Amino acid sequence: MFKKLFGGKSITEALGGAKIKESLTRTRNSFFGQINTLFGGETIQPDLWDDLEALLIQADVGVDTTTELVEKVKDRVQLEGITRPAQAQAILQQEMQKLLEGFAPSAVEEYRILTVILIVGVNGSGKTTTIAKLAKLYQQQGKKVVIAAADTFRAAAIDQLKVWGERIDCPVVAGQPDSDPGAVVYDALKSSFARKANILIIDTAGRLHTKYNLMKELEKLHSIASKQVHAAPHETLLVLDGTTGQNAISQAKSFKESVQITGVILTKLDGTSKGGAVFAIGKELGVPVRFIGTGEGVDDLTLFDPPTFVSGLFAV
Ligand SMILES: Nc1nc2c(ncn2[C@@H]2O[C@H](COP(=O)(O)OP(=O)(O)O)[C@@H](O)[C@H]2O)c(=O)[nH]1
Ligand SMILES: [Mg+2]
Repeated sequence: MFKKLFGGKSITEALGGAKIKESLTRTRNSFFGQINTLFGGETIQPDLWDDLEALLIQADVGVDTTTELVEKVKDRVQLEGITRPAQAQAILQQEMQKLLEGFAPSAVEEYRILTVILIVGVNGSGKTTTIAKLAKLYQQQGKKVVIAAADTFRAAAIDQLKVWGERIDCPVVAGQPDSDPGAVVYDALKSSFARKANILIIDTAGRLHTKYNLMKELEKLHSIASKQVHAAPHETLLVLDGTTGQNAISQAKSFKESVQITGVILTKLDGTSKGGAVFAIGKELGVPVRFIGTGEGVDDLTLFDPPTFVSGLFAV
C-alpha cells in the first residue's frame, strides 16, 4: 500500500538516500565503520568471521540474525571461491539486503475510499511526532489526511497533536482528556467521510493502567474502525525507539501479543549507533520496517528502502 501511495517510487529514491545516509552517521562511524576496516585487508584472515559476528551483535543485529547472516556469507564465500575481502564484503551487503527484502510487504493493497492507519507504541517512542511526519508525507503526495487524537490518557498528548496539526495544516479530531478513545475514533471516521479524506491516522495511548486495559482498548478501536470501513484498520504500525536497540525488540514482542502489527516505524535512527536493530526486527518479529525517523523535524521521515539502507550503513 505504501509504495502505491508514493506512486510506486520510494521517497528515499526520490531523495537519493541522502537523509538516510546522514541519519546513519553514528551507526556507520562505529560498528559498520569497523566492519569496513575488517574487510579492508588483502586476504581473508581466519578470525574475520568471529570479529564480524561480534561487531554485528554489538550493533544490535541480534544473535540469531547475526549467526544466520554470517553463516550464509561464509558459505557463499567458500562456494564461490572468493579470496578478496572486498568481494566478501559485497556478499555481506547483498545478504543483508536480501534479509530486509524478505520482510517486505507481501501484497499491495487496492485503492480504497479511506485508508485507516492505527499507530501504536510505548510512550516516548515517537508516535505523535511520527504521525505529524506521516501526515505531511501523505499530504505531499496529494492525499487528504485526518488525524485522530485517541491518546486521551495524557492531556498533553492531545495538545501536542493539535499543535502539529496546525503546523502542517491537517485537521485533528480530539476529545476531552480522559474521554473515550473509541468515541474519538468514531468521530474521526465520520469527519474523514465528511471531508472525503483519503487517510485517517489514529494516535493511541502508549500505556494504560495495565497491559490488559491497553489490549482491550486497542481491540475496541480495531472493531470500531472495521465497522465503519471495510477491513480497517488497514495498517497497524508499531513505533519503536531505535535508540533502545534490543529493548525495542522485546517491547515489540509484547505489543504483538495484544495487537496484529503490519509494520514497524523505527524512530531516532539519527541518535543511535545501533542501527543494526533493523535487521533483528524483520527476523524476530516477522514484520517489515516501513518508515524510519531521521530527526525531530516534520520532514525527518523516510520510506524504508533496503538497498538505500544497506548502502547507507557502509558508504564512506
Ligand atoms: N532525534 C529524533 N527524535 C525523535 C524522532 N522521533 C521522535 N523524536 C523525539 O522523541 C520524543 C518523544 O516523541 P513523541 O512523539 O512525543 O512520542 P510519543 O510519546 O510516542 O507520542 C520527542 O522529543 C520527539 O521530538 C526521531 O526520528 N529522531
Ligand atoms: Mg504521544
